[in-house]
Amino acid sequence: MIKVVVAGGTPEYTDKWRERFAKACSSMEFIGWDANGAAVDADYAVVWRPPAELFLRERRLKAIFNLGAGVDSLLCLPELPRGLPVVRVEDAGMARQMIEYAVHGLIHLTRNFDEYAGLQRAGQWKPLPPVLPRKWPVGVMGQGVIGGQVAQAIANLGYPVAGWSRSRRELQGVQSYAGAEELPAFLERTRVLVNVLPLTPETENILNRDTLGRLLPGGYLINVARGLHVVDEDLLALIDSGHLQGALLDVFREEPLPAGHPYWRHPKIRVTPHIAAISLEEETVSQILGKLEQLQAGQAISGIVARGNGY
Ligand code: NDP
Ligand code: OXD
Repeated sequence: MIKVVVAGGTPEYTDKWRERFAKACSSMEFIGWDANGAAVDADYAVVWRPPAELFLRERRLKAIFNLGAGVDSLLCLPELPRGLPVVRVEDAGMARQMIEYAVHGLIHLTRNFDEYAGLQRAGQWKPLPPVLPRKWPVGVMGQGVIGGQVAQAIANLGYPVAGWSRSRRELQGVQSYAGAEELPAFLERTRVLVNVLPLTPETENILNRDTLGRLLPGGYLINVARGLHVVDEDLLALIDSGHLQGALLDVFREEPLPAGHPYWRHPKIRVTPHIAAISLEEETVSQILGKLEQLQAGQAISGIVARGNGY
């Protein structure tokens, strides 16, 4: 029988996913990672931020399935064998959640909901001028499985939208920018920047004084990708100088965001605890099981990470 080891997070987290897989598939054996146990000779692993020892102990693995879209916390492990295929989750309900999150952040900003909250506190009835989407050009960094859908959903609301990716992507209603050489032009036409990039050596610290400083005056950042994309001091300085009017941040260099971090109490920064899109159990389990079966049948699968590109 095919053996699949499930590893990562807390023992409860591992257990929850192991049970889900076992319930959905009786033709494979799903074994929860035991930090003090022996090798189980697993054929595959299903992981989220797994312990490095997994790769030292389980030597027969044919592929690793990551329980999320971002593989940064996996690829950074030196113990991960070089040639071992890593498969990431493709969408599985996350794009819809990410669209909701980005659209919420955008509309909250452009429709003046913070200001209306202040007016309510002051007991004032004061309609503000209507929003003109053309004054709010949106730029989405990352045009992959999730970023592409976010860009198109925002374009469908009537906002001018551009997308930036490594290779050129032609999505309906979205102006395409590609590669490092087109990044300045992409930023300089953008007022609301939505970051949906993977974290790689090329994208770490990509949101810094220079890049964020290129956004149109009154710019705003929505970061749903990874905290290591942002140079925190630069973001804070640009907000405090008034060049940016604020940020909605879901991800942080250190998670949970440490107590006392300036983001917690900054009046122009909104913080959420890495919930922009959560791997949905049913969709994720059925996607991974489908791919496991395809691999067992010798078929090609999608979602294999290009290790050289880092995503
Ligand atoms: P994909 O791999 O499908 O898409 C990645 C996109 O980023 C592609 O368009 C790719 O370009 C582009 N890209 C990668 N490197 C560069 C670069 N150096 N310069 C320009 N563009 C680049 O990823 P997903 O859409 O599935 O997910 C994106 C990220 O979202 C994840 O890696 C994860 O970090 C984050 N995430 C966060 C969640 C949360 O809850 N906060 C939940 C889920 C995901 P190209 O098209 O040319 O390949
Ligand atoms: C992911 C995440 O990468 O949840 O899937 O951050």
